[in-house]
Amino acid sequence: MIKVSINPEDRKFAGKVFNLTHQDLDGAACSIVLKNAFSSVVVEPIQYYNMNKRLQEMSETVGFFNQYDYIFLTDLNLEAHHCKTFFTMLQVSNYQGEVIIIDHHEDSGFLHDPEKNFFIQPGICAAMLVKEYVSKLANYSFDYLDEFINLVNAHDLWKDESKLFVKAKKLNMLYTFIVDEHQKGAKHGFNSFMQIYHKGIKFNNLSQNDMTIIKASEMDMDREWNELNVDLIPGTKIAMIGVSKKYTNEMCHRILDDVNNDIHVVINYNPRGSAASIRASKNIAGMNLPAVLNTVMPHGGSGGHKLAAGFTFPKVKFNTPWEEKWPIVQTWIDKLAKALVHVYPELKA
Ligand SMILES: [Mn+2]
Repeated sequence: MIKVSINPEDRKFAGKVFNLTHQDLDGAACSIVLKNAFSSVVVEPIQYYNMNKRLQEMSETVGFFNQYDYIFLTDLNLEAHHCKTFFTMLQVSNYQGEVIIIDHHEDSGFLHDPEKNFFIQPGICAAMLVKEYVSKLANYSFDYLDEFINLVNAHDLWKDESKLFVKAKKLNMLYTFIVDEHQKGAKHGFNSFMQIYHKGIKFNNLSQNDMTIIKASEMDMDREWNELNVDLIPGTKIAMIGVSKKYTNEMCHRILDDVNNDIHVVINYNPRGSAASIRASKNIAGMNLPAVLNTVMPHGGSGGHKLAAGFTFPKVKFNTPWEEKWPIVQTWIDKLAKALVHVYPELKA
């Protein structure tokens, strides 16, 4: 348990925090909550596919972890091999501080152990869990963050029946714009998002500039939708699209929710990259994408929720030339589609 006392002037804990968090809106919101509870928080956003490599690099930097009293891992969907790398490194560097893991991905559930400060609780977004954690710790509600966290929750869990959902999607557009359009790259964009909205977001207080960004993003998204190619994988109700990473959720859900087609799974693959994401409709009983990915891919899927997951293609690198890349990608997609149809025969056309 965190023992340091609260600084009476700004109600913040004094210890130094290192926060490794998922590079998305939920991950950013986790860090924003921590920054409201601790006076010194160094944040590093990370993508799933990069996690082991980055953990390795940190361990090779002498004294890296020992600069911090607390390491918070938030919204990271840790798998057993990540944990192995991470905890081996902490041991090697003789880390004296505390590690707190807070996440909401179902398949990280094996880690849940409140006595060790490892909290995995599916069903609400990670930022909401972080807020509950620090509220209890500080005995202070941080209720000025509630609207923001509720919006993040509605977006992250894709609660499209929620009254908040329309606003939640707009909030994510703002996040995506600030992160993606930063001249110095996404990590800088992530930090500037946190700086601008360090006290969360009250939707009615958004600036004219924010509203312009949202409007422009909505138009950009519609343009992407109009230009989208949807390829049905022969013999299945699984489609493939190739879009920028920006509006993946929106594009996939527009396809899945369209009553005029019979598509129940969408694989989104950006031809420039080595990773793909996959979404499934609510209509396939028992659908569990990470479970299927784990049987098909050597290292399984990552970033997994039952209806939304990501994965990297084995043996495909970001800069592998297209002619070499495509046959490999195609083979894996084929295997994946076969496995999905095998487990969920409803996906057969
Ligand atoms: Mn996330």
